[in-house]
Amino acid sequence: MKVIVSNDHQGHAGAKEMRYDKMISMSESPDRVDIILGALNKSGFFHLQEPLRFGLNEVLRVHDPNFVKFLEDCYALWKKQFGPNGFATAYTFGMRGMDQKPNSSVHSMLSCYTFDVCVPFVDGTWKAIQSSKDIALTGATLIANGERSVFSLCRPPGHHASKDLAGGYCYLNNAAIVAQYYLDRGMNKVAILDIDYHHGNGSQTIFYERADVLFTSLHCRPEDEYPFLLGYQHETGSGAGAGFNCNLPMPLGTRYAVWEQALVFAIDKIKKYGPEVIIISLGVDTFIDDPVGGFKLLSEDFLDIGKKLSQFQSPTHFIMEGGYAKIELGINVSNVLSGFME
Ligand code: SP5
Ligand code: ZN
Repeated sequence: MKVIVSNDHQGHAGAKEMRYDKMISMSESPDRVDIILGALNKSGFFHLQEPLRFGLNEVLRVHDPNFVKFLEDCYALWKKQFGPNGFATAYTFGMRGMDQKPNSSVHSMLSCYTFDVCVPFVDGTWKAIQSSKDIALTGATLIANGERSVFSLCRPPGHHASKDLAGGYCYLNNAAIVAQYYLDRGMNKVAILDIDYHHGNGSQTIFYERADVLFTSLHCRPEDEYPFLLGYQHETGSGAGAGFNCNLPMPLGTRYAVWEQALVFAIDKIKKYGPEVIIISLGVDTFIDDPVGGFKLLSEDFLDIGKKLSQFQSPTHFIMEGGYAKIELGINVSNVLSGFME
């Protein structure tokens, strides 16, 4: 299987995040990519490839131009006020009763274009964001040219980002950008299957009123987990998109025996839809020892997940999302892909 990966994410590093009442080092760190590559290199089944460079046209098909401009300019504006070495983050958010349009200050931009305290900006952030979407789009060109499966090792991840909001370590929504790319290249039906521990609120929102992208997500239920305000089972799509959004929320502490049944249900739903490509938002933060997640999947379970994901008739595009267990992250990702190829 071809793996698209780049070093251009490495400068997106060094910020802190809030974990309830503490400031901790970002769980979404550059060594995640090295750990995954280390495990993939051991198996010998994978061929690494650098991404091609794309501009912003493909991005602007799903994201707001002012939002994208903000992602590009944010840290430079912040640095003018605070100097180098820190990181930009929001202090307030554009809530009910407040303006939703930013003014000239970077603070107002952060308030309007981010929805939580898990999307810091440093010097290398914009470069990393661009390379992450290039990695996703390069994978899509390979699939469009006949490849049966590809792994886009994206960093930063994307599934929490919507049209004009960044959050949850996500800036641009890589899965949504490639879904739209496939449609623009002539496909009519695309499915996104999101198996990250967290609900893919950004992906859901982007396609909520559309029937050309079926979004299905397995995740920890909003009563127990971030993003807390979306991901309920009753969210099934609206307008033309009614019936094309499928959430399978599960409680904190869920084990594979239960998670597996949700996966079987999701795969069946996608097969009935009959997409021309399946995009897997691949998060392995469902692992028992993940420091961010609260499910109890074991490393061997990821082999079985990969095997189950190999039943689709159409090509399968894996896009990296979350997964933060420093030791097992590599083997867990490698198990999904190996199980898929067997
Ligand atoms: C892509 C991705 O996986 N983003 C996740 C962002 C989650 N950030 C908020 C984490 C909420 C804190 N949960 C702590 C649980 C400790 N076991
Ligand atoms: Zn996650």
